[in-house]
Amino acid sequence: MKILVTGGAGFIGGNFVQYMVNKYPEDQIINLDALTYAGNLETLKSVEDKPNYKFVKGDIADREFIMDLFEKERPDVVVNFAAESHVDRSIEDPDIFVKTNVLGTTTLLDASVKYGVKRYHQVSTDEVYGDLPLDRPDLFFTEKTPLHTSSPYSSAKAAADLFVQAYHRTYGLPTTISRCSNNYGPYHFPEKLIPLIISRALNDETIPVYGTGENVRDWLHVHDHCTAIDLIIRNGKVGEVYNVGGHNERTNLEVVKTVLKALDKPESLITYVTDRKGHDMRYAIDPTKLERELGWEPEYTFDTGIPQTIQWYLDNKEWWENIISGEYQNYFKEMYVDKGRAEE
Ligand code: NAD
Ligand code: TDX
Repeated sequence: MKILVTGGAGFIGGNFVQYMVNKYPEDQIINLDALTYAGNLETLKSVEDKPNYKFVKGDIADREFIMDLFEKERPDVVVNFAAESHVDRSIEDPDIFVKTNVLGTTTLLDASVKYGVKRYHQVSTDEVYGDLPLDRPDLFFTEKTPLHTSSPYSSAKAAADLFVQAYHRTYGLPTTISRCSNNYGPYHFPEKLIPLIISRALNDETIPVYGTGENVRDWLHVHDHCTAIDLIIRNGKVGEVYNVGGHNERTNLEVVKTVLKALDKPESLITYVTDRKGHDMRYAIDPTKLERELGWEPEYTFDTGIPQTIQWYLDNKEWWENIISGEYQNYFKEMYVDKGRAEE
């Protein structure tokens, strides 16, 4: 089987490529990535010389390039991770989110129809369901929850999901969609909450907590997201949506305190800063369908995944220090220092 993975130089795509290359030596894995600020080939070092792995640099929204690639490679399966993924960036500059997340997806869908792809899998997010109130812990997102987005990021992801479903119904493209909760784990870019806490705490820098820190996220180790997608592309029912999550809800403040404690750093590093605009209150996934229909079970809980992740950041300082010493410094200045969220 030939599997085209897009966005495989990013956090989740990079973990997925490594997982698939090692687990299925008989399959060919092609990693297509534009190498934006979030793409990093250092993440793929362990597989770059494997015979069943190939990297191609390119933009999923570049129609001519995508059609040529499909003509040449004729993939059996497409797994689309490529996206602009950071909510804060989408608030500052929505355009690129529309281009990559929506137009990039429709370009891949067109190529998949034209070249008879046997399975197109869209990696979506729980953010397409909007948020849940803090005072209703009995409520969870199911696959039937209406789409109700808050940010330009989640709106672009929801638009992409609707196109995927339209291409299934209108053109008969065999599609599946997964909607996962917040991921954490190795190779997570340090603009996102958990790696930001780890990298800043290790340097004894302040930890910016948006608003009151009461917002709840449902955390899943990236390994468990990879096993879910693997199951869905092999055994998932065409045309279906599968929610992915492991019931690991934590407030942001709980997450920050857990990581600080594990690193033996003081809570005095916590700094409350201006809230994110339109900040979603609570995400919580009901993964029953995936568990019942496909037998998926997560390997990690938050309590086992966090120490593993912290250890990875301690053992792989070079990976993240290279990032925070480069272009990321400009980002941090614009998004945190200039907005009064952190000191220079
Ligand atoms: P990421 O930002 O770490 O990686 C995105 C990758 O896509 C990068 O390697 C980047 O270079 C590449 N890319 C961006 N634009 C591209 C383009 N136009 N053409 C080709 N490649 C391009 O993102 P991530 O956190 O790994 O998320 C991957 C996917 O999973 C996204 O679709 C995201 O919406 C979804 N998702 C993420 C989470 C999470 O917690 N991170 C949770 C649920 C779903
Ligand atoms: O400095 C920070 N301080 C802070 O309080 C940052 C970066 C975040 N936060 C808060 C905002 C959120 O409530 O922490 C929470 C998590 O923030 P992010 O790591 O930016 O993730 P989130 O916005 O929840 O989105 C993530 O999960 C769903 C991914 O980035 C998305 O791609 C995915 O779809």
